[in-house]
Amino acid sequence: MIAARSRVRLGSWWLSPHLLTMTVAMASTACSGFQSVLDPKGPRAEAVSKLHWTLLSIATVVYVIVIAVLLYALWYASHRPLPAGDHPYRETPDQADTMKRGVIIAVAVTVIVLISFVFASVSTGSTLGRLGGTKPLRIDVVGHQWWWGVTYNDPDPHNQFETANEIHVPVGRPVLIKMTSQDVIHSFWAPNLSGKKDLIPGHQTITWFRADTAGVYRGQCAEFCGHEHAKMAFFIVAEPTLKFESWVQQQRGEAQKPTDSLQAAGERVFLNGPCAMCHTISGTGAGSKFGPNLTHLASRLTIAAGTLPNTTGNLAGWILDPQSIKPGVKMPPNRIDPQSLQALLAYLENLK
Ligand code: HEC
Ligand SMILES: [Cu+2]
Repeated sequence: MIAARSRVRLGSWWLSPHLLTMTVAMASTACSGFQSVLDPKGPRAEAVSKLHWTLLSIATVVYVIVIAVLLYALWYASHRPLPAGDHPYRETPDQADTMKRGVIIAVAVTVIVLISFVFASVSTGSTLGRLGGTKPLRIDVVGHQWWWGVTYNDPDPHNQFETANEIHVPVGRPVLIKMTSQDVIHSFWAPNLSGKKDLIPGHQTITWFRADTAGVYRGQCAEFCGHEHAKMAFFIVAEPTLKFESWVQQQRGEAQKPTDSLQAAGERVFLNGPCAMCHTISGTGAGSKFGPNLTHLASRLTIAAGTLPNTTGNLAGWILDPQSIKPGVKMPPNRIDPQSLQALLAYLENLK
């Protein structure tokens, strides 16, 4: 309302209150909230954030000095005494000397500032490279258009398990992630915890982070990877060790068996329909790795890579017409009669 009625007098369009509001909103979301570079929750993000503030404050001082000198020069040029006659203006040899000295000092200061930037940046790089702690939790992440496959490794294959788009980690323990991609280049980025790292097809990359505060941190693919790049998010859930361990126990188990006839009917819909060609539900005949592993689907916060909260309504909408939610997504629409859909939903929602 206010934005529509008035504009700041100074005139130009970019000063309209609307844009000011937007800028302030953007600046404040950048400074807080659950996906932010400026709200570090672990040593890696802290190092990046510290570097950011160091460079920004030095650059700000340089900027202010340069602008002040420029304004002084403009003012001086219009106020200096005019030369006699119609000779062009010439500085005296003394003035020329002063100016030369000024330029030399400015160049020297610039070089010193730039070199110190290089040092700050290299030392941040080496902090980032050192694993912050021992006995890291080891996780494999595989990028797909447009979701994240997550495997928790264990020397005992029975203890290994898979999930999607949600990474649970214990607070305070470093997490070492081996990454690759199934199709195109993606980039793993959870700004509160760590900088970006690319996932490259046919090649393995490694990153690590440590979450020092419990919380749910949003991450996002940071390398344009096609139509639904923007809807390729993930969540890192950092929780106290005991809570994490009980999550692991639950994820290791096979899928819940149907507990009533409706759920049993839903399992049949799943196994006899196209779903089983693309998804795994452990302990059933469905073992395809084309789409996300659904063994413990109901325990997840969101579906479709952070696109929708994991609710019955969203699940139904997704199963019937994923293309209207994520156009171009690699899951086809499904024609399912209402009874079968109810049964399927009852079955899937039991997959805790
Ligand atoms: C042709 C392969 C294919 C078929 C068939 C298929 N899906 Fe999917 N499904 C996918 C892919 C790929 C995704 C990941 C989409 C994304 O997030 O970009 C997905 C995502 C999902 C998700 C969200 C999972 C999550 O954690 O984000 C659910 C639930 C799901 N499918 C259920 C089903 C059901 C139920 C059926 C059968 C009625 C089915 N799918 C049939 C490929 C398929
Ligand atoms: Cu992407």
